[in-house]
Amino acid sequence: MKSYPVLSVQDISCIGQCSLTVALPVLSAMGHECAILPTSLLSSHTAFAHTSICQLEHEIPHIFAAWEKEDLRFGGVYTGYIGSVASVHAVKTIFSRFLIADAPIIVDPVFGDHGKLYRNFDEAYVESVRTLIESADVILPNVTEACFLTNTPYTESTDHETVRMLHEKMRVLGAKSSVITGIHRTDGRIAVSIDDGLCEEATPVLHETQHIDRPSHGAGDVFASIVAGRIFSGRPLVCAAREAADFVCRALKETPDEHWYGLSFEKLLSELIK
Ligand code: PXL
Repeated sequence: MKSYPVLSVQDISCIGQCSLTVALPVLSAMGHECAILPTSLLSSHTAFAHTSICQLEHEIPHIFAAWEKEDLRFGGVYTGYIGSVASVHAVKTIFSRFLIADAPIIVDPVFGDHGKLYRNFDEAYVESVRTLIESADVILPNVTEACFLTNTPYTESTDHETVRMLHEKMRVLGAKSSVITGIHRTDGRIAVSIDDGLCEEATPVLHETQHIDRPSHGAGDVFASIVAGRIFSGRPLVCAAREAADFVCRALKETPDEHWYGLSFEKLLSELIK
């Protein structure tokens, strides 16, 4: 049977262990041929004090035109930090023109954390990402992103009822399945909550891990890449999200204290090869 590459659509941050520099090694380790569509080029991710940004949105129509002529198709797509409203709209063209039937669509909204939007983003950007939800098979917001997407006030600790309500509101927005990450539990642990639309009776499922108290830039990208990789291999969402959360916890433990800007996931990649 012909196999198709999967496509990851995100920025390239030259340094920062995020976006495509995470998705490529992780998806490759998981056995996928990973094609990329870089939506912007940054000197580093935006948690660095000084960051240059070049939006690549003007190049995307040329890439699409060439792909069209080559009659290219992808077996799945995973989107992360996209960077501009125009590029988010271009992503919809991928969904409609460049995927084989039943190709999984995984959307990680990536626009904020700790109750705030990342630098350079505003409500118009959030609104554009909101329009991707109904096409997605799985969306992977952190608590902040889930709150922005659903117009829910953000609170630092999120109780069970609030999490259930966030999943519910995302279903109203068209989400088939959602995983909410970075849920701080009252006992100090951290959790992800999984609402699997293909498995109605058991959801949402909460999966807790030890909270490693250190900067966790890029943790969401490692998490989302692993979930996407397992979904592309046909694994159930709950298993994929549990494995991804456990991996992130181990990678956080591996990361030296002075390494503030990303996760040292590289030495653990061999665990994903199975
Ligand atoms: O890890 C998420 C991410 C990805 N890409 C860029 C970012 C961030 C988070 O700050 O700035 C450019």
